[in-house]
Amino acid sequence: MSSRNLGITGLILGLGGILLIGAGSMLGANPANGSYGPRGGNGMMGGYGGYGMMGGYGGYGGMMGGGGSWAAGPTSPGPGEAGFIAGTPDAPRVVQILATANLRFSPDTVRVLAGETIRFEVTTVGPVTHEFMVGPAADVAADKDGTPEVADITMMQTASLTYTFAGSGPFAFACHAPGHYEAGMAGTIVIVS
Ligand SMILES: [Cu+2]
Repeated sequence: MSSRNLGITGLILGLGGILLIGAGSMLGANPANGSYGPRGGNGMMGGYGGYGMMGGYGGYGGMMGGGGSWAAGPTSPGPGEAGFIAGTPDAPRVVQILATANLRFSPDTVRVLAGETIRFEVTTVGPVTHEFMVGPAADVAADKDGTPEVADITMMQTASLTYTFAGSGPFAFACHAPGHYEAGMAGTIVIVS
């Protein structure tokens, strides 16, 4: 019961953090000049500062039932680290990614054990609708038909896409909503063998 209450509190705080990030991203959105990444943009607008003050990280922990799957989370061992559990087709490892209004993914680098199956859970923060494509880097760059993709991820919606990283890559992910990839909305998969 107490953990449920903590979870709800975390959800509320977490949403506050997301809204702050969204606001910072909107204010900071200037993809045309390409002079900063999402963290720089948020930082300049105080988005991350707000996030911290709101207890946003604690909020995420509550919202995600432990927060173990945020790539940057301190409780989530990555490939090659002690305690790491590789994703399999029967039990994919969940990796959460935020798609921001300043046309970036956060995180934009995901480390994956060779052969691992990952379930990406992509959440749009802010009012800009995104897509998420993952696969061989050349196919993703070319927006090739048949490359795994989820589209029309609207504000505060989360879409899931499960993918098995067979072979050595290179692999990548991207958003191919009009203009977004060209503005730099892409990410890198680092294969750990
Ligand atoms: Cu996008």
